[in-house]
Amino acid sequence: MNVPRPKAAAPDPHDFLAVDTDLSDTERDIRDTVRAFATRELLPNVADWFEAGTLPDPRGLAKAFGDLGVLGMHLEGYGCGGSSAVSYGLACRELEAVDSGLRSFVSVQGSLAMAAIHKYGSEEQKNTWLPKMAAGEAIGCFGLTEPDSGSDPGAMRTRARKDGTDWVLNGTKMWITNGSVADAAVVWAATDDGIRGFLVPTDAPGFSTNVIDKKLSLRASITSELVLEDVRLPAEALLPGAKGLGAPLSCLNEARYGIVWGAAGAAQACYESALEYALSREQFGRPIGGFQLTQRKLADMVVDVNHARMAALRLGRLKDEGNCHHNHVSFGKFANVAAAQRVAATARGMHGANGITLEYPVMRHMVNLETVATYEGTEEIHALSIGQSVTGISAFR
Ligand code: TGC
Ligand code: FAD
Repeated sequence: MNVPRPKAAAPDPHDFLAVDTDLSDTERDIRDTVRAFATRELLPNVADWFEAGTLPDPRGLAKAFGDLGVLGMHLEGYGCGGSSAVSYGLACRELEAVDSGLRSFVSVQGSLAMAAIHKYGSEEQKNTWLPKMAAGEAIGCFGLTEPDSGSDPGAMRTRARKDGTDWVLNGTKMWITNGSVADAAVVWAATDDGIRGFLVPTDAPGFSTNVIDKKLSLRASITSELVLEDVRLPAEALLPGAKGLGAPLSCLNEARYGIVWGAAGAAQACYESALEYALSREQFGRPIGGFQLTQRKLADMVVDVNHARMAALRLGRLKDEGNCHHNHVSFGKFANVAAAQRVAATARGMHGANGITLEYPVMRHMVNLETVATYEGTEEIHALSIGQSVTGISAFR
């Protein structure tokens, strides 16, 4: 006998495809904890930080993120949280709903610097650095990009040469998030034995940094140049497990995965602001949300935001099963950042003149997303990765 089903509930405008109903209780708790922290501690300040073009108290912020438990939260042992990939992704989503620069802070610490040490470091390096980095008592950065090698990191010029048992490093790294506030820099350098990774204490003689200013994007984030002039390091500074370009690229997969979720958060924040504005702003005697052209924009945003949320969760589930290939991550970074860029640009327009101010988050997100589309592999690089994956033909060179 057919039992009549209860009528389906109308979609929730804030989670149209009910993606978050697929979360476990633990995942939902993590989402809510990070969201509450972000709303209380970050959101009220972020416009000022963005306007100032810096993070005024990076050490305090690191400690606060450490107390929250989001630094290296997906890594096992050594004081790290050992959470699932989905939980880590949700944290990235909630942080980037506030600002991409704040998710970047957490990504660089946990997914790049700590992940490199966790994957490739010696037991001594792990025991020395990971617990204090997880607690936010030490800050790490990740130096791969150089002035003349960005998309093509294999062309790096930074060189490490052996001198007795020591290593001597020379070169310049560019665009390094948290470079000038870091205690330790993971630096990638060419050696006679291929590309190797080094854990460089930033007080080492010959190591210096310059802050990159005049940025029009990711302003609530510190970006620096690293200069290495005859930096002499003991043999123990080498990350013993990291051999070849695949090592830094494997760390990038971790950070790119966080961006997949983060972009969904930035898109959601822009959509929420646009929806609220569309319902409250009146022109021609009615809310602008009542005009057909505005509703089309909202419909496009709902589709982009919900596709992005779904893709992030799918990748997270694949990652937790151990089935997330780096080309899956390229798909997510390519698709979700582009979706977030479309949503942010549309939301900016819907806010009219108000949309160009820091009173509303939309233009801040829009310009931040220019960076997000550039770092961790540009849109073109991920398009080429997807193209290579489906054709078997590499078109990078
Ligand atoms: P290719 O010959 O393809 O690869 C070299 C070796 O690496 C392997 N591989 C990967 N392994 C793990 N994960 C990946 N995603 C991998 N991609 C490739 C590959 O199988 C090979 O292994 P093997 O054993 O055969 O040697 O290398 P290529 O020189 O042709 O370059 C490939 C390309 C273009 C995809 C790669 O270099 C690339 O991804 N370029 C983009 C560079 C980039 O994303 N830089 C990011 C810098 S860090 C940053 O931006 C931090 S911002 C963080 C923040 O603030 O949030
Ligand atoms: P290029 O590689 O010179 O690219 C220029 C243009 O050419 C792009 O449009 C690119 O897509 C295109 N292009 C390049 N190759 C191809 C090709 N084969 N086919 C088609 N088009 C191509 N790096 C770090 O190592 N650590 C960090 O912490 C870090 N933080 C960053 C923070 C910020 C705010 C920014 C903006 C960047 C950061 N980066 C960091 C650097 C970032 O990863 C690089 O900017 C990025 O990889 C692109 O390199 P590039 O800027 O040299 O551009």
